[in-house]
Amino acid sequence: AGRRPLVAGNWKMNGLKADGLALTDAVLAGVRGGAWRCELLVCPPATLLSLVGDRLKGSPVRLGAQDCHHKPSGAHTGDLAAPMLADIGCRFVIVGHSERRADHGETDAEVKAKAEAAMAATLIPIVCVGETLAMRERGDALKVVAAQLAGSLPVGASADGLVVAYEPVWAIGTGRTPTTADIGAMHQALRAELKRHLGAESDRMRILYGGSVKSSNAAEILAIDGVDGALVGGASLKAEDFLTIARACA
Ligand code: G2H
Repeated sequence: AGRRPLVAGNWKMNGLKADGLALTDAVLAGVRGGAWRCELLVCPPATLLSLVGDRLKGSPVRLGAQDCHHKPSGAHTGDLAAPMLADIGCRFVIVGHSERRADHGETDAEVKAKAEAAMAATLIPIVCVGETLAMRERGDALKVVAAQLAGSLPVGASADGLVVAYEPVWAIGTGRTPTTADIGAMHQALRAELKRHLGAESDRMRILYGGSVKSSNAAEILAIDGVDGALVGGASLKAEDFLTIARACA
C-alpha cells in the first residue's frame, strides 16, 4: 500500500556525549548525498536528545525518544512528558518496548495512554508488542500479540500518526530471529488487527520488525511481505551496520 519503510535505531541506555556525537556524525556522513528509500530515525537516550537533535537539523535523519509519560506535566519525578520531547525536536517516541514492560511493569493500558499522550503532543508513537519464548512454544504467539496490540492501540490514530513494531522478546539482543514465515504470519495478523480497530486508515500504517536485526539478516527480513522497516537495537550503535540495514530496504 505504498508504505515508506522506516529504519529506526534504538540506542537504549548506551552512549556518553562523545559516543553519541561520534555515532551521529558517522551516520550523517554516510547519509549525505544518498537518496534514501527508507525514512531514517535515531532514538538516543534522553540525555543526548538535544545534543543529537541539534546535529541532525537539516538532515533527513529524524529524532525520537525511547519512552514518555502518559501525562503532559506534573509531579512525576524522573519522567519525561511528550510535549517536552516534541519541544526539543523529537518526531517519534517508542512506547511499550518489552524492556519497559519488563523493567517497569508497563501494562497495555499504560502503553495505550502513553501513545495517546504522544499523539496529543504531535509525536508519532512506535507501539511495541511481542511474545515471550514460552508463548511462542505454546503456539499462542499470534493470539497473544494481537491481543497485546488491541490493548495498546491509541484511539484516533491517523495513517501517518502511528507505527507498530513487532519485537519477539526472545529475539531481542539474543542473535536469534523467528523464521521469515513466522515474521510474515505475525505481520499479517497485526495488520488484520489494526484494520479491525482503525479501519481503512490502517492500510498506510507501518509495521516494523525488531529483534536482532543486523547487517547480515536485514535484506532477508526487510523483503518479507508486510514488513515496513526495522527497529534496530545493538546494530544501530555502529553507523556502518545501521546504514547497511537502511540500504537493505528494497
Ligand atoms: C529490540 C531491538 C531494538 P536488538 O529491542 O528495539 O534490539 O536489535 O538489540 O535486538
